[in-house]
Amino acid sequence: MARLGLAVCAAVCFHLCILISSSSSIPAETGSHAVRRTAYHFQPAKNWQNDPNGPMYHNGMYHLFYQYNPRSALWDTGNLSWGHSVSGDLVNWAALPTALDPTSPFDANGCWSGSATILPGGLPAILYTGIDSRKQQVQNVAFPKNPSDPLLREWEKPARHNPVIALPADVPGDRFRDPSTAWLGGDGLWRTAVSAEVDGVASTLVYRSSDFLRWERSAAPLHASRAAGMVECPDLFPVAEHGRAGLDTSANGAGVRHVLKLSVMDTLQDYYMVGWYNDTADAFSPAEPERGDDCRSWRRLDYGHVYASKSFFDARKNRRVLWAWANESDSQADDVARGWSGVQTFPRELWLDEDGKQLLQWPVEEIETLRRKRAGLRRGGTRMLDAGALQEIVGVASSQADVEVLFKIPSLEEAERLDDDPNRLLDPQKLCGEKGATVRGGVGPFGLLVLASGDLHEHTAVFFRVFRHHDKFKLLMCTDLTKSSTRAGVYKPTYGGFIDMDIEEHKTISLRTLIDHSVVESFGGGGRACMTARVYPEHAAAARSSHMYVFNNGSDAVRVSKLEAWELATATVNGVGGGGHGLAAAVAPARHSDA
Ligand code: DQQ
Repeated sequence: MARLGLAVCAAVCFHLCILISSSSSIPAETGSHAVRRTAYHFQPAKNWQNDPNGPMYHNGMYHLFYQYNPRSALWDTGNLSWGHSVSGDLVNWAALPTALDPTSPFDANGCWSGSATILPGGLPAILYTGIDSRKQQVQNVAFPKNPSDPLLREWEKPARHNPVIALPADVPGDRFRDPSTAWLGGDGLWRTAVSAEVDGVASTLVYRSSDFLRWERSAAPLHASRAAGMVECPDLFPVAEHGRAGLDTSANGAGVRHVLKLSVMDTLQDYYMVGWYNDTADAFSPAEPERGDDCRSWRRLDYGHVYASKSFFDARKNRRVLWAWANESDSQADDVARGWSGVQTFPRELWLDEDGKQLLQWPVEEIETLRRKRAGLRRGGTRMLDAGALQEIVGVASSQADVEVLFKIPSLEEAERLDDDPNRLLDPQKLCGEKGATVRGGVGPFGLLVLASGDLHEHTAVFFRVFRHHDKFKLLMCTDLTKSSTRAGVYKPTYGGFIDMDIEEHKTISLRTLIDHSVVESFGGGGRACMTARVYPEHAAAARSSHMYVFNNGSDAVRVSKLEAWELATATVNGVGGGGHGLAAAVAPARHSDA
């Protein structure tokens, strides 16, 4: 124990270590790639996946479609299909045959991203982008072949109607894609948003239709970002001004705001703006016009490694749920060796913060069904983290865990000042890079070290740091991957974002982190800032055990007023893992709880 404690100190330069006990082990697995496969994040059994497509709740079942290459672990437009899985609880999934394959002239070169809409009467419809036989992007429709099949296994792409939206004359053939979930306007017409580059401007076009088959473009785009390059995967959805309840995508009127989310191809980041949508003009007015038209200056959906997110209204639980793709960050050769690539973030419930400007995101409550062993403080207990403290959280297998910590900040007196150089406030990611977990501060850095080897040569740090800029306090959240793996050829950045909350008033900051072998998905400040990272620790493959700690490397003490770490069971995800296999196990929870 003492030897380990010294190694810990040496490796990360904490000046006081409190090592509570040794770690627990994760269940036996074979080979490094098996260790990196996630236990409760969505991924197909094998091969490539990227964007989540057409999520919906229909007839007691959740459906998730996704960009899928059924032939290999690499992206290849010629093979891109819609993978299809169903679930009763958003946790356990059963794989079905692909729903859309590139077999028609209007999608011969790929079935790209799109969305699902439940039409009145309950018939689901898919709108998706086809790369046609001339390699041009067009929008197509598909309907279930047998609408009374509870699993909606087969989908038809009516050749008579497709493409339902042809390439417009003012849009290049490779810049027109990703139709959104449709919504009904007050005039009874459907609308869908489609990304396009119009005269060199990244635009979100709106199309209207009375029958879902014939679509007409609205005069002005919903949004145009002159300098942003191409944007992708638009999502426009309503949120209640107050409270957590989600709204059907067609909801509008008093007490409703709208969120416009865009994915920017150049930065591979998702950005959103809260505002108001007017269905007469198909216009969107931002709640924060001062952020400008360039969506790259809007709020970030996640400060880490996710892209192409898409939300849906879950009528079963009256909530809005979001999925997003978290790509691998090692090499294509690794993808091939693993035989798979890409995971989805754990589904997140989202709603509007009371400030009316930012979203709150939180893992859906069904994650609790996976909770097994609990470790941490007893309920109501607290623990002081003095300057330099490093305390191990023991008793749970920390490679698949759900950890929540509440830090109370007794005083902000020692917050580091950034008065001299306000420019440093402009780039939180850079600031996190300069002021990593081992760089001592005043108030912070404090947070979690996860997926750590016993000697701490490998670890991923998720932490906070408070700065003072004149009379204002700024709360920085970081995920530092620089020591996440000893392997070369892996992308190991430090992610960073400021959390938009009044830390002077709250004096408390929460951190929830979902750890799942190669995923570290964190929610700071009650879900005001999210940060998802992909990590490839070598020690996990070799030693089959990982450690997890709370730490404080600031000069001021912080108090931990809640610490709860849950070991999570392995879910049944597309035939891999879990106790049961196949359809029955994946859909059983819905049947059970709907009964
Ligand atoms: N991925 C899809 C496109 C979309 C992009 C192709 C975003 O439809 O624009 O796989 O990741």
